Amino acid sequence: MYTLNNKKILIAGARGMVGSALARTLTDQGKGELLLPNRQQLDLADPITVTHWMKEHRPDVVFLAAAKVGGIAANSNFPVDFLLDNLAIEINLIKAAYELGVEKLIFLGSSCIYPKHAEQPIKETSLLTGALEPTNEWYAIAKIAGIKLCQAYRTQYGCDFISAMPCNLFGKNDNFDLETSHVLPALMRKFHDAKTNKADKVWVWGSGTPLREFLYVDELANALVFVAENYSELEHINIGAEKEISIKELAELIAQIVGFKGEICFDSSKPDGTLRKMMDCSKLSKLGWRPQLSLQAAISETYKWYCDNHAE
Ligand code: GFB
Repeated sequence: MYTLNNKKILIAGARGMVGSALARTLTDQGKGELLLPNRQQLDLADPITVTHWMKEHRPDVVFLAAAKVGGIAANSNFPVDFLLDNLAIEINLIKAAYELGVEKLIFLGSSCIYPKHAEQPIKETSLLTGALEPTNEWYAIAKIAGIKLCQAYRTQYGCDFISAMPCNLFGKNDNFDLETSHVLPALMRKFHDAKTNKADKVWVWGSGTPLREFLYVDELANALVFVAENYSELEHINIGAEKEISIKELAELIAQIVGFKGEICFDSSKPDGTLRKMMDCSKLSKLGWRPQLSLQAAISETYKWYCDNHAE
């Protein structure tokens, strides 16, 4: 058991969806002193800046929640950015964390690190047992490299660096841009706009049949604090919602929450991506953490936030 109490905690990516949720959770729980630099204060892609910043601020704990992220289209359209930006962030920060004696580092990946045809639900041991889903292999390779870098530092130098793999996430401060976002915020915005503009149809990408597991980002933040304090092993750990839903059912649920009553159509010219990526989270549940909130309640909270912060 490691405690975050009274520690200096750097959240890399503090302005993003995951980082901002982590900052709220750590503040609510009264844990440590938070360091929340923005991109101007700490450019994670620049190794010299990262080393200088770390020397000046000397965090005890690092949550590596900074990443170039995006949905299925962004992943396919910007392979260099997804590979290079993520590798640079990971290498610079993990190396500096070792050099400056960081006590605990929590690296964040994604369920897309697993093989496209991994046995379901996907156990941590499925990593590197098969070929990746082509629509997100660039991002996945960068995240696998991050896991391996943490393992390498643990193996060679005994560093307490761990990796956590969440399923698909959503919540406050998500990206609602229709070209680059993930499915949940994209559908929320599409249904909201259709309702506002009195449109009778909304187009959903793909066939609607792929299954996804969605976790509310506030729940993820809670789980990350839990694993930071209760987990210290070489192998990464899955963090999921323990439930899956088809894209069609998700669209119907969001339409109902938003209040869109028109037709939901499927655009089969758009990719489905992987058909299923349900994670096995028994390792985490055995340690004592499980998600609490229903998908419906979490989407409703997110929609309220969207209306207060984005919607016209
Ligand atoms: O969320 P999403 O973009 O990413 O798409 P992935 C999930 C599913 O929703 C796909 C469908 O089958 C999409 O075709 N979908 C339906 C839509 N309508 C829409 C829409 O309007 N926008 C979007 N974006 N999708 C990502 C990876 O995969 O998952 C990342 O690309 C990361 O690397 C992330 O791992 C968690 O679940 O397919």
